[in-house]
Amino acid sequence: MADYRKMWSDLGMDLEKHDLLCEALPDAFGAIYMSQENRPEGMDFFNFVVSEIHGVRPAELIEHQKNGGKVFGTFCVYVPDEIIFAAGGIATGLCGGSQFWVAGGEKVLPANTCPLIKASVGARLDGTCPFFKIADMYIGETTCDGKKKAWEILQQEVPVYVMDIPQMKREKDILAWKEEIRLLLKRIEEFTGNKVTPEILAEKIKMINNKRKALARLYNTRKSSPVPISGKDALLVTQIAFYDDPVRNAEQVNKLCDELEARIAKGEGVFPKNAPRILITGTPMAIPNWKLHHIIETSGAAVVVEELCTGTRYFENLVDESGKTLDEQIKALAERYMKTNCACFTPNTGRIDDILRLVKEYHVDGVIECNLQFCGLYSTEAYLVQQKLKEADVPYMHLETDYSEQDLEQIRTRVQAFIELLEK
Ligand code: BJ8
Repeated sequence: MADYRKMWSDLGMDLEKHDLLCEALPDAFGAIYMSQENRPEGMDFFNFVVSEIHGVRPAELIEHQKNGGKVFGTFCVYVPDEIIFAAGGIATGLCGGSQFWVAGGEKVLPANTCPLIKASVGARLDGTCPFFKIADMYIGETTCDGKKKAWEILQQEVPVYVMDIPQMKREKDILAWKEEIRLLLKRIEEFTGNKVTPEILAEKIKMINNKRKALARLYNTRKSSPVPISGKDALLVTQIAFYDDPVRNAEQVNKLCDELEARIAKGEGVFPKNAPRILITGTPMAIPNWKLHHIIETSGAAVVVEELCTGTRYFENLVDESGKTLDEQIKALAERYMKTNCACFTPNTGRIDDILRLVKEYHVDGVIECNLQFCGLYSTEAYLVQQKLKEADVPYMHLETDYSEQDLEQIRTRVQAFIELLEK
C-alpha cells in the first residue's frame, strides 16, 4: 500500500493499532483469495481496492470534503443512497466485518451484542478505520434494538441521523417510509447546503440503478454451470460496491461480466460441473468477513448466490425512473426500498419466497443459513425458513457464528457433512 500515514494521522486515527490491522489483512486476503485458481482477470481491480482499502477511497472522500462536499456513513440497505448523492454528498457503507474491531465495541456494549454492531462501534471508538473517521454524518435506522442503542453512543462522537423504519409493510407503512425519505432529504439538504432538484435526483436514481443492474448481471452469470466465478469473489465484489464510487463500480463490474459471459460461452468455470451449489442466507457479511464462503469453497462446493444484504437484497428491484416531480421520485424510492425483505419486518414471508425463487433460478442443491451470534431477528426467523424449505424438499443447514476463528474447525466439520449429504 502507498504511504497514507499522514492522512491517517490527520484524521486522528490510532496509528499503532491501525498498523496491526494493516499487517494482518494482506495475509488473510492472500490465504483466502489469492490461493484460488483460475480467477477472472477482472478481479484485479477488486484485489487492488483491497490492497489499498484504507488509502485510495478514503483519499477520494477527503478530496470531496476539501471541495466542500460532505460524506455520509450508512449501515443498512434501506438507507436510500440516491438522496445523499443528489444533495452533492457521498454515501459510504460502514458496517464492520472484522474481529479486529470487536474488542473496541465490547468496551461500551454488552458482550451479547451482535458482532456487526460491536465491530462498527469499535472501529469508530478505537480510531482504526478511516471511513468511520471521515464521515461527517452517520445515517442510522431503527432496524434492530442493538443498532438503535448504538446510535445513541455513536452520537457522542459524530452527528447521527436516524431513519425510522416501519416494522410492517401495509399501505400506511409505505406512506410513513415515504415521509421518512422526505425528512432525510430535508436534513441532508440542510447539512450539505445543497438543494435537491427533480433533475438531479433523476440522474442519481439512474446512477444507483446502473450499479444495481451491473450487480444483477454479475449474479446472473452465477446461474450457469459450471459457475464462472467463485462465491468468494462475487461476495468481495458486492462488499466493495457498498463504498466504492458507484459509477466506477458499475463500470468495473460490467467489465468483469464481459469476461464471465465469455467464459460461459466457452463452458469454462471455476468449480467442476458436479460441485454442489449452495445458497447462503441470513445476516450480512460485511468486509472482510469471508469466513463461511472460504470454508464452503475449500470443502468442495460452490456458493452460487447469497440471499443477504451483501447479496441479492442489495441490488434486486430497481427504482422506477419515470418520476418527474420530487414527490413522484420519493414515492418510487419508498416503494423500491420497501421491497427489501429483512427480518426486522413482521411478517417477513417475502424473504422465504425470495429464497425459494433463488433456489430455482440458481439451480441450488442446498441452503446454508448463517446468522451472526446474538441477532435475535434472523435466528428466530430461521425456524420458519427451515420449515418452508423442508416443505419444499430443499436441504438446509443453520449456523450461528461470529467474526472470530474459534469455531472454524467446528463449522468446517458441519459444512463438510452437509456437502457430503448433497453429493449423495
Ligand atoms: S436490511 S439485515 S443491513 S438491518 S445489526 S439485524 S445482524 S442484530 S444488519 Fe441489517 Fe439492514 Fe436488515 Fe440488512 Fe441482526 Fe446485527 Fe441487528 Fe443486523
